[in-house]
Amino acid sequence: MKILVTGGAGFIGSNYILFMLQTFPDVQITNVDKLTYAGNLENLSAIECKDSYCSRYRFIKGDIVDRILIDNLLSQGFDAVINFAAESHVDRSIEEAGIFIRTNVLGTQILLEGIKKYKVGRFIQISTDEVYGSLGPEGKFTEESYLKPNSPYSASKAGADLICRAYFKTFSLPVIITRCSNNYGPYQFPEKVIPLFITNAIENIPLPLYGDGLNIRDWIYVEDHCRAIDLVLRKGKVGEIYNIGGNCERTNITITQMILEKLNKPKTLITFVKDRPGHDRRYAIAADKIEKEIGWKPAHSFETGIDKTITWYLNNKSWWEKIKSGEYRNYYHQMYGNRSSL
Ligand code: NAD
Ligand code: TDX
Repeated sequence: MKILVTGGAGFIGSNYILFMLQTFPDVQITNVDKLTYAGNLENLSAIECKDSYCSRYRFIKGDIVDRILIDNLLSQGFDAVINFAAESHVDRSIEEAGIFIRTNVLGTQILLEGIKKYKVGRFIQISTDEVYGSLGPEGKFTEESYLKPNSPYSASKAGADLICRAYFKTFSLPVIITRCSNNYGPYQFPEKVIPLFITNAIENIPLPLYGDGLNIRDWIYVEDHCRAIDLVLRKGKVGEIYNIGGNCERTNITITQMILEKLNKPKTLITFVKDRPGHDRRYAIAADKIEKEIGWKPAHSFETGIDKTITWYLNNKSWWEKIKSGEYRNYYHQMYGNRSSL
């Protein structure tokens, strides 16, 4: 199977490429990535320039908004395109929304035009549970829930989902959308809460918890998400949406305390800071459809997933120390300097 992966140098995309190439000897992957601040070819060092993979893996530095590049690439013939490429951080979308609309909405539409022209077999849009907005204390998001995005990030992802739907309805393109909950695991950029808090705790730096710390996310270990995407690619029905969730709701404070306990660090490192504007209170995913129709279930509990993740960050300090001491340092100081303690 010949697959074009977009955004494969980011967190989930790189985990997906490693999973696919290491699991299926018949899979060939081309990875197109713009290498924004979040793209890192070190995530793929297990396969980049390795003889055993060089006939099955190719990297191209490029932007999905570049029509000529995408047209050129898709003219080479692919069985599937998996679109991970995105601006993915909610806080950044609050600071500067334009790039989110450009990449997440326009980029998706440009890919769809190429799918139409070159008759690619499948287009999987990697979306998010955040398109559904926020839940109260009860209930879960189903595939039928209304789209009520609250941040510029989630609005841009909802916009991309609607463009996908339109290209399926109007042009019968073979589009499938997946909407997954919060991922964690190796190679996650340390601006997201779990890697930020693990690495801050290791460095004895305060852990900035937004608001009252009682917001709830449904956590999934990234490898479980990658396995779900593979199954959707092989068994999913065109035109359908599949929710993917870890069945693992936790408050942010619970996760923070767990990370500190596991690293044997004091709770005094927790610093409550000003809340994120428009902060979604609770996400919870009903994943019954993918479980019943495709036979997928998450294999990791939060306990096993977080242990693996903490061990990975302890064993890969040079990966994240390089990021935290580079350009990201300025972002961090600007971002958290503005959120002084409550
Ligand atoms: P990430 O920020 O780690 O990676 C995004 C990748 O896309 C980077 O490698 C970046 O260089 C690349 N990219 C950005 N703009 C591009 C462009 N214009 N052209 C080509 N490449 C570009 O993000 P992630 O956490 O790996 O998320 C991947 C996808 O999964 C996103 O679409 C995101 O919305 C979705 N998602 C993420 C989560 C999560 O918890 N992280 C949950 C559900 C869905
Ligand atoms: O410093 C922090 N302190 C804090 O309390 C950060 C960065 C976050 N938080 C809170 C905000 C959220 O309630 O932790 C929770 C998780 O925050 P993020 O890691 O930024 O993730 P979230 O905003 O939930 O979005 C993530 O999941 C869905 C991804 O970034 C998205 O790409 C994905 O679609």
